[in-house]
Amino acid sequence: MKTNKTDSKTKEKVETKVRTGAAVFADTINALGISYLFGHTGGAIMPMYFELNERITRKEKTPEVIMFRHEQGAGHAAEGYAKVSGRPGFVCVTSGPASTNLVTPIADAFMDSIPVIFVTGQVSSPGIGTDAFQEVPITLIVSQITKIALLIKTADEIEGALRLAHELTTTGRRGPVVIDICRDALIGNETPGNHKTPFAVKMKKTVDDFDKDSIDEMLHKFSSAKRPMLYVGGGIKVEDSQGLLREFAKKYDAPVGMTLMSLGTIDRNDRLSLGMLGIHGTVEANYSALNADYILAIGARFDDRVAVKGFGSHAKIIAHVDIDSAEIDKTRKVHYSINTSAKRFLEYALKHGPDRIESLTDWHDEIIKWRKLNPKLDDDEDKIIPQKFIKELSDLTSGGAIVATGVGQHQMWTAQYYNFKNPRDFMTSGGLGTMGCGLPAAIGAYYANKDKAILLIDGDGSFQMNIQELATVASNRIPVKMFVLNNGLWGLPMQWHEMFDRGNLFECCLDRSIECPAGCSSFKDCIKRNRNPDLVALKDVYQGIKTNRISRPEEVTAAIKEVLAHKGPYILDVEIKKESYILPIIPPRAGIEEMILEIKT
Ligand SMILES: Cc1ncc(C[n+]2csc(CCOP(=O)(O)OP(=O)(O)O)c2C)c(N)n1
Ligand SMILES: [Mg+2]
Repeated sequence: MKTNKTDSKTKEKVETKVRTGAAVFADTINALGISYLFGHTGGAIMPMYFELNERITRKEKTPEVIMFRHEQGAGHAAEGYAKVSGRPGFVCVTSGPASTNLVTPIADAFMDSIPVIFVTGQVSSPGIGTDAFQEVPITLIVSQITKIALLIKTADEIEGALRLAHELTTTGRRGPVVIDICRDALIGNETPGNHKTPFAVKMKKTVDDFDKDSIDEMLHKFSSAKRPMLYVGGGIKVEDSQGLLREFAKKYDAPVGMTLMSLGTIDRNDRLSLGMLGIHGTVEANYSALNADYILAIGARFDDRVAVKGFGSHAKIIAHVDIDSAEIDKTRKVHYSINTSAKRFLEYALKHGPDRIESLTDWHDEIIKWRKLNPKLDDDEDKIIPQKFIKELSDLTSGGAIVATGVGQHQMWTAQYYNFKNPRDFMTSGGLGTMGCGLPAAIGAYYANKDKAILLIDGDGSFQMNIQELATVASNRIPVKMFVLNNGLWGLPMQWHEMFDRGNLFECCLDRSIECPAGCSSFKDCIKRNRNPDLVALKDVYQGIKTNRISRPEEVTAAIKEVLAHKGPYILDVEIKKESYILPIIPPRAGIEEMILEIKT
């Protein structure tokens, strides 16, 4: 008897040592410190969720699982989490349509360099290549929009793959990775001692060193430039280098132009702030870029919405600091390139850079003149002017909330009129321009920071693109404050049609219905607001979400205050003036000198 007991004990001991792939997965994500898992379930990934469920039941450590109504929602939520926290977001969905539903957030994370680990289930390995049910070669589909995409066929590869994914997302230029795990790898057992990182992956090591002579020369010339300018991109927030940047700007008395991705790096009321660069940027930012004799780009990529015709055309020197060597000389040949992180560069420059040689009074006086040319806001007192609404929201939250947007006019108005205090506070899709990312990103942000107010400033079009996530908001009681700037339009295409295509607008009208005249191509004389959908009625659809609608300017302040004071989730449907435009605007293919400051309607 005694011997038997010992035998079974020893056996038990040995058995607990051999884990399933799903258990290896769960242990590894715990070891990596993954706190939240943004997910959706289905056949191929169910063994992983089963394992987590078992552990939750046994009260063992697991990440908190937040289930979304659509995989795209889970993907954007993980991006929102990563943007606000700086830590990698973690997504887990099944195979086939679930993995293709992630393609948009993966592309979005790639374009904006957001660290997210996307895990997809895959059919069992013998089925690969047979068009098995829900089989899609996701690693091939996303190979151009990930830092790496790996197909995992055995339990022994899981730990190595997850560790590699974690390392890749958190080093160098941030970005997404995909780990596609076959069902049999999750169900099958590991072979203890046989764990491998079986991928012949030559990890592209970040070149984190720089030529000191070159940097010294470049800084010396910056110190004597007469019209210097800093052009700062999203790379600034990767290691929270905004404080260093402010110090550097002060040291050289250099004005700072920000991209959409770096807003909040410097307060826009600071005398050194030029505000936003680009086709909807400020007059002073774009005119500085046109007239500067020295442009120093830090963590920015000279993209087509910023480096338009005229950008840097009077610059004797353009210097570029970037962690990603692939960005150097990609779209703009530069005189100096420093392949390192914004943080390392700024630390070096603050320590070793020479002081400014002459004062820049003339340059700053010129900038003050340009600042005065910015468009005045619409003085219509009868309708809610969206820009004024956002200003009020910014004032009432002291620019201190975390803000997500969709894509469209409302996004640009938010960028222009919300005075962000920190670049991590703004979650918006820059490179891909993904409508529908706002609501799920706001949900993800809540898990990154439960102490700050989370605002969603959305368009009525974008809001509907992932509206199903209101169920996620309701079930998890996420106190996101949703402001839908409702113009009954896909406003941005409307503006482009109206300005550049002789005003053919019917495909942009969300108030349009079968009763409308077939050839109607203008909303100007139309007073109809279909309220389709009726956003206020959403309170009866998604329990626990409060709603309200305003349409008069005098209602704005009280309505915002009520939303901010409310403890739970709130949707404020804000009927704004339809004839509202983003200004300034640099037309397509035009240059800085063709910037339009006023719309003649
Ligand atoms: C997924 C996706 N589809 C289409 C577009 C093209 N697009 C850009 S803005 C826009 C309209 C946005 O409408 P809304 O969200 O109401 O914002 P508004 O411009 O009215 O403020 C469209 C269709 C896009 N950016 N993303
Ligand atoms: Mg709209």
